[in-house]
Formats: sequence, structure tokens, C-alpha cells
Amino acid sequence: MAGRRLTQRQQARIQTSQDRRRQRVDQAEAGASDVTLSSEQTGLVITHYGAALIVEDQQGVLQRCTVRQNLGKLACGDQVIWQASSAGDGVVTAVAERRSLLTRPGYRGELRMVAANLDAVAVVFAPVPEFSEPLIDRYLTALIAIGVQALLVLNKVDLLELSARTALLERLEPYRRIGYPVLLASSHTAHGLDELRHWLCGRTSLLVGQSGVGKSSLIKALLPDRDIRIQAVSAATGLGAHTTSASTLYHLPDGGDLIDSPGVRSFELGDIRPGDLERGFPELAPHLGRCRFSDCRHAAEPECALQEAVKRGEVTRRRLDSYLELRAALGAMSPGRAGP
Ligand SMILES: Nc1nc2c(ncn2[C@@H]2O[C@H](COP(=O)(O)OP(=O)(O)O)[C@@H](O)[C@H]2O)c(=O)[nH]1
Ligand SMILES: [Mg+2]
Ligand SMILES: [Zn+2]
Repeated sequence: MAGRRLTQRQQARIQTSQDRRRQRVDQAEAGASDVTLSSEQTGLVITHYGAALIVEDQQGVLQRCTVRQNLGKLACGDQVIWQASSAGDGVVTAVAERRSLLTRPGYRGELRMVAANLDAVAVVFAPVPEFSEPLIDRYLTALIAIGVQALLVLNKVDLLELSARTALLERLEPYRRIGYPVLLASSHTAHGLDELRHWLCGRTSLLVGQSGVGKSSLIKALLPDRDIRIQAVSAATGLGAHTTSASTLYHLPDGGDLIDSPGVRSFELGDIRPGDLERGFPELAPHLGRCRFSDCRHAAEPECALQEAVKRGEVTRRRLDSYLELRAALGAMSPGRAGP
């Protein structure tokens, strides 16, 4: 920049534009003091874009709102108090205590909020792409940790011959045995969709699972009015097409809400404590702490209660392996926390 000088005319131009900007700021500040807020109302956070939220009011109308700074970050599904404002956007002034909160690690390791007040999550998987039990175990453990119910949905059953279907059901038997409902579905033939609707009815839920298992297809089938809703959100944001990359809450036709959250479709174990891990494997509970050695690694040690439970058929080998793998991963993440 050295040696570069502004001509007088350039300087004059900059000066006038600065004056104009200052004028606008002054006007806005004068205006701000005239802003009136109407009375407090409850609302539901439908989605967010940038710093603003779309809140659904009690009449079902979508309202664009900003958030009082002291409230911290809000999530899709949050119950809020907001006030309409004469200045345009409403203002969210309070948030109700959450009954659950699903987060995921962001790119810089920070925790990002995905959805609040979830009751249930359907873990979707399919014959293609090939699924793996350790992934299912990770989902289930993470879901238990935040206190939501889980349902296993084996989608694309239309691809399965009878014998293949029987074999897969056998693989899923350990989950049924520890109390997880397993639902067979096909978004192509609509098989199982009524059962899925019934399970989702009356609560707030979310679908998770690997890419390609058919989540979008299921969501389309479950939410016939999704496109209309997206248009309404676009209109409320005033920003043209609503990008579906932000978590968005939709009402299910039979009651209940479904949150479509592309960001969480395949999540890793977040902040899970050893106790959560144990709760994720309830069939191990009666055997934990009963090994001969208190520091048993449940591998080749003599009189390992877990290995013996496997031999007796009370615990499946695969689930024990999965537990040990997750425990090792947690231990690596936070040394000393994995526990015995
Ligand atoms: N055969 C079969 N294919 C399906 C089914 N559901 C989805 N697909 C296909 O699987 C692929 C991935 O589906 P999509 O809904 O985009 O999966 P997502 O990545 O989980 O959202 C697409 O080619 C779908 O047509 C199903 O029930 N049966
Ligand atoms: Mg998809
Ligand atoms: Zn042991």
C-alpha cells in the first residue's frame, strides 16, 4: 500500500458514504427505542438459519425471531417464550427446560445442537449398504445416554428372499432379546410403514442411519406435506429456498413431530461416560464386577464372568466384542475414564 494515495475526490466520496452510514445507524438506534414488544407467547423452534430462528406460534403460524443473547444456543424442538415486535422479527426471551438434547461434535470438536426434546429415535439400516452391528451398538448406546427410546428399522426388506430375511432376523435377535423393537420396512412397497407411523405417533422423533439406507425415502413417505412445509419456512425466512441442511421439525399427519436432521444421520459416540456404556449393554449388567480379577480385561483371563456368560449363551459374543471395542475407544478418548 506504500505510496498509494487517495485522490481528493476519492477521499470526498469515502467521507460522504461514511456520513450516510452514520446517519443510517443513528436512525436505526432512534427506531430501536420506539420498538414495542407485544405480550409473551409460547412457541416451538422449527428450524434456524444463521442467527435467526423460525418459531411456530400457537396458531401454527411461522414467525421469524431473533434470540436474546443471554439464552445461549437454541435447538430445533426447543419450547420457547417469544414476543412479537413492531420492528419485524419477534424476540425469543426464554427457553423451557429440555427433556432431552441431542448434540454432535462439530468440525472443530465443539458440540453442536441437533435437536431438543426428542422422545425417540429410529435407527434405520438395510441389507444394502451392508450394516454392521458395532454401528448399531454405537447408536443405541448414544441414545440411551441422552434418555430417548430407540427403534431398529430394517428397511428395504423388499430386497430380501425369505431365507435371507430369516438370517437377518436371526442377527437382530440379540436386540429383540434386550428389549429393542425391530421393525421390517420398505419405503418402496410401503411394507411396515403403518407400524412405523404408529410407533412415531404422539412423540418427537428423528431417523438416523448410514447414508443410502433409505431415510429420505422414509421421510417422504411419512411426511406427505413436507414440500409445502419447506415452502412455508422459506416464506418465513424471507431468504428464498429453505435449505434443508438445517434440522427442521415437521408435524406428522397422525400427531407427533419428526425432525429431519441431515447433520446427524451418521453420528459417532459423543460425550459418553462409562456408565452410559454399561447402560447401552444391559445384558452385561448382571455379570459386570463378577470376574475373578478386579482389573479383568474380559479377554483371556481365567474366571471372567463375561466370557462365561457368553459360553452359557446369556450374552452373544458379538455384543461383548462390541462392548469391549467401545470401551477401548472411550478409554483412548479420555484415559482413566473407561473403568473396570
Ligand atoms: N429396494 C429398495 N430401495 C430403497 C428403499 N428405500 C430407499 N431405497 C433406495 O435406496 C437409495 C437411497 O435412498 P435414500 O432415501 O436417499 O437414503 P438416505 O441416504 O438414507 O436418505 C435410493 O436409491 C432409494 O431408491 C426400499 O425400501 N427398497
Ligand atoms: Mg437422504
Ligand atoms: Zn472379565
